[in-house]
Amino acid sequence: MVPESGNLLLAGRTGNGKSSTGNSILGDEIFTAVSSGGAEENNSPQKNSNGIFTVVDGTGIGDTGDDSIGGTTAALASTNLAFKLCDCVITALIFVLKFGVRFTKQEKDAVQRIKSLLGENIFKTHGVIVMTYGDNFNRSGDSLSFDSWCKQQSGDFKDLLIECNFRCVLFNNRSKDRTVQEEQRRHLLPCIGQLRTPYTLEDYQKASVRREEIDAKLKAFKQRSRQIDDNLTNRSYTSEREYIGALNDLRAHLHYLEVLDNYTGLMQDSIDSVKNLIAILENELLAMVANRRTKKISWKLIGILILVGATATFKYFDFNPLDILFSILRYAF
Ligand SMILES: Nc1nc2c(ncn2[C@@H]2O[C@H](COP(=O)(O)OP(=O)(O)OP(=O)(O)O)[C@@H](O)[C@H]2O)c(=O)[nH]1
Ligand SMILES: [Mg+2]
Repeated sequence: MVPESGNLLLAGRTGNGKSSTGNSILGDEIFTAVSSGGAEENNSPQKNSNGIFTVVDGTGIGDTGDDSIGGTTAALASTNLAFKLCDCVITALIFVLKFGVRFTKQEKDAVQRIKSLLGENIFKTHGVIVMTYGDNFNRSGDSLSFDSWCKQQSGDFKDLLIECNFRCVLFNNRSKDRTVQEEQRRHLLPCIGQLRTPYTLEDYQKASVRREEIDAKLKAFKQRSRQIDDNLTNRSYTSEREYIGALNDLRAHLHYLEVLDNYTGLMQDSIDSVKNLIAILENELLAMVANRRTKKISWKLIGILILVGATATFKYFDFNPLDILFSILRYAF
């Protein structure tokens, strides 16, 4: 099915060619592309239309400068604005990648951030990948078609392709050839046509609620970890029970972070610091248990020594301790 209109939201890392792709889709040089490939001066989302498609250049969405899983602050503000510019209806999320550049951890982080902003299923339900720098693909002189190239991919990029059901097209945004430009748009249309129902305010609200839940839970966990850290510094723990309670809370925190991280590495710093705290607590708890055991053994040893000493003394002076006991009893009664 070929769509007759729609709202396309462009996202991806800085310099991947979002604005240039927007221009190629609209068939006009409306968005400002940065020649250096560096950060654009105006880095807030912008909207343009050719009467068929409305394209929102979602600069800031999927950039990797923000360390919160929910992409708070700048990324969230950009996403809110971009969504408003789409009139709260997104037909397709156009995720822009650069051809010829390895799919790095940063690209994977960008995917994860977009998911945390727009929902875990956004690529599955509305994702279309545009690979820019198509001129490099053509220049490689390989007879391989782009579709075959996509099928040959592996690792994280393959996972993303599968998630997008191989809705992936190649764009040469530098081409001035009208036929080439038309052909690129023609390839993009069926990908957009595959996406039956648009992404709406309801989807966005669901993603927001989930993000807020995550942020609130993370905040509570962080607060508790900080309190445990303070208790350790101030040597406030005096019983094994207190140590075990703190350890259980930290392990729950760690598990939550690992689930959120989902092998993306996004939460790695937090994971490492919680692991570190757990190791310190475990060591202190072990030391406390070992100390208690040593004390117990010492008391036992003292008891045995007293017994052996007393027996030897009685034996030496050749008197029976029972005789003394009987004498005392006789005297008493
Ligand atoms: N050779 C070639 N250059 C491209 C292509 N697409 C984009 N570029 C260049 O890549 C640079 C960055 O492109 P932009 O469109 O500004 O990238 P962007 O993602 O909008 O960047 P930000 O707005 O900073 O996030 C520019 O110099 C473009 O001319 C392409 O298909 N081929
Ligand atoms: Mg741009």
